[in-house]
Amino acid sequence: MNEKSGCLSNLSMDKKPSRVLWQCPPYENNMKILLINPEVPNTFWSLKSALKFVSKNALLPPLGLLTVAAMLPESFEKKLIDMNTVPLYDRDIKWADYVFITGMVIQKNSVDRIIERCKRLNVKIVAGGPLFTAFPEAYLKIDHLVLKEAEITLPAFLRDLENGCLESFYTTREKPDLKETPIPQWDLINMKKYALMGIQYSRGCPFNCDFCDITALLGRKVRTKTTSQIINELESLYVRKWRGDVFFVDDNFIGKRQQLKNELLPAIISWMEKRKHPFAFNTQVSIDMVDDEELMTLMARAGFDCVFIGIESPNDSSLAECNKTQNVGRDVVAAVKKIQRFGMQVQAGFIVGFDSDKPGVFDKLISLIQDSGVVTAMVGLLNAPRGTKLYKKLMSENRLTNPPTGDNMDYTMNFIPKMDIHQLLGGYQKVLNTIYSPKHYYKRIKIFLKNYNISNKTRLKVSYSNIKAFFRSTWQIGMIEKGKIHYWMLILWSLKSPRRLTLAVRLSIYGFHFRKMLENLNNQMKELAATSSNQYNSVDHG
Ligand code: B12
Ligand code: SF4
Repeated sequence: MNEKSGCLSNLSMDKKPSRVLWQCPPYENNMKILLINPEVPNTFWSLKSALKFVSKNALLPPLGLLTVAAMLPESFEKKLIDMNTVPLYDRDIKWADYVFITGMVIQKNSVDRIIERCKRLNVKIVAGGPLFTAFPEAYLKIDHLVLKEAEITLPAFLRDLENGCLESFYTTREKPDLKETPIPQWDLINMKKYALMGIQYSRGCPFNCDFCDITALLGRKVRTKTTSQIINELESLYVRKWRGDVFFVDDNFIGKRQQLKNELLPAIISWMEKRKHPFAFNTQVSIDMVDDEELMTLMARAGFDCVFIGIESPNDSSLAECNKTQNVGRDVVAAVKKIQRFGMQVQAGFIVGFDSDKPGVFDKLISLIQDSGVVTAMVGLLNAPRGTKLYKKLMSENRLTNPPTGDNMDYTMNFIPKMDIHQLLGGYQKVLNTIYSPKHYYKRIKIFLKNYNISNKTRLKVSYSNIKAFFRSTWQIGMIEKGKIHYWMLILWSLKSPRRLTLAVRLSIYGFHFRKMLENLNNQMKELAATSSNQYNSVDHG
């Protein structure tokens, strides 16, 4: 620490910033900051082929960058380039005094290219977000790594910037209170390019699943914004004329149930009534939500029509192995159906590759997904992110191989599984090919729609964009794609209700994306199989 200049410098693990502060001292110099969200490849959640039907470029805006932007001094000039919606030109980089870059592991190729360009153009880089927090050692060439949650580390960086004594590394062991986190700076994006807007109520999750890095990243103690912060954020979207879907990006929205039931949800219900239901909400929850009918009723009344749940495995032994205690011993099909009846669609994540998985797991998983009517089913191969309990266990067993690619659906694993790798990959491929096949996929939509309570008035208003999407789908899916008969049967069956039809079309479009993605994956698999030196061989013989 440079005492003379008053620099916080190199905020070490133990040094605490004196207070959380982004109301930074007034800056004499006007800085130009270019915030960049790198490109994401086409994956399950990019929904790239589906977004074309509704003329959108990306699913969600980069909420982390928008939040960071709002923490910068007002006197700074800011521009944001989300490379998933607009190209990045050299002139944008040259304009900036600093480039602020965010990223997930899956964006690393695009990140590398941006770093190269900034270096070539001699513009300094400040990097933060999950990629850099997880792998700081891979990014030592970046001028300033501002890691973990910016509510703590960014004020330290800004103070050093003002005092002219910037360090290369800012991190902390503390977890900030979210009560002062500002509203994301929406004016930096063009909302029309996105399918959903994001909003964050809480960080952290009370559970401790051993493959999940959320608790390592954000902790088990759930920290929340206040009810008035959330209402102000909703209002900020409303006044910017956003209408439609809003995703609460919390990892487990129900981490503080009493607070939700007593404060937040009643406030959202009355705000939504006052504003005539402009939004439909979706979020991520743990499956124990199903035990709390009062909570589900309030969520549905507030306008939540979809939740994502980590179901993970049909095997109790695999669930116990990964410490997913809240799922063990549950009748998952009954739980999913109950949530659907309360008015919320269930999207879910599933994993294969646990040590306890036996070859029968693949058929069991297919049945579970089909019977429950989980249309948007994301099935991935188990991977061990750095910092997780699973990672430590596998390291002690000497089973870790390559670093994770950041995509758990690209047929890669970063450890040696117990099941024979060819059997595992073959079984995994069978699951994907089955559940996304037109026959199974459309059957699932019907199972879901039959059980789903679609009555809530906040849901799915038929808009111009829905109508356009419908006509595009009739051509692309109803005329060109294989399996069109299943599509038409679903459409005919859904004609009775406009809401049902809207959902059927939306889910058909998602299915189109999943099949496109699967086609690419299957081609990748063929290429890998043809290459004798592929990583599976090295895993297999490792
Ligand atoms: C919303 C979300 C998404 C959205 C898109 C997000 C987007 N456009 O940015 C969707 C659903 C599309 C998505 C998809 C995926 N996601 Co995601 N996602 C999230 C989630 C739940 C919330 C992110 C968010 O908005 N947080 C709110 C903001 C305010 O927080 P933040 O972004 O972390 O930003 C803070 C700090 O990190 C920091 N910061 C961030 N950027 C910067 C930049 C600078 C310069 C500075 C100084 C600081 C800074 O300051 C912010 C304020 O404290 C996170 C988990 C989480 N709780 O963060 C996972 C998470 C980011 N996703 C993850 C993954 C793995 C994926 C997928 C690869 C999953 C998959 N297998 O398909 C896909 C791939 C993306 C794709 N192809 O589109 C991982 C990333 C792990 C990693 N180390 O890279 C996370 C951390 C979840 C996890 N642990 O599993 N995701
Ligand atoms: S419930 Fe979800 S967010 Fe929480 S620890 Fe488990 S996998 Fe992670």
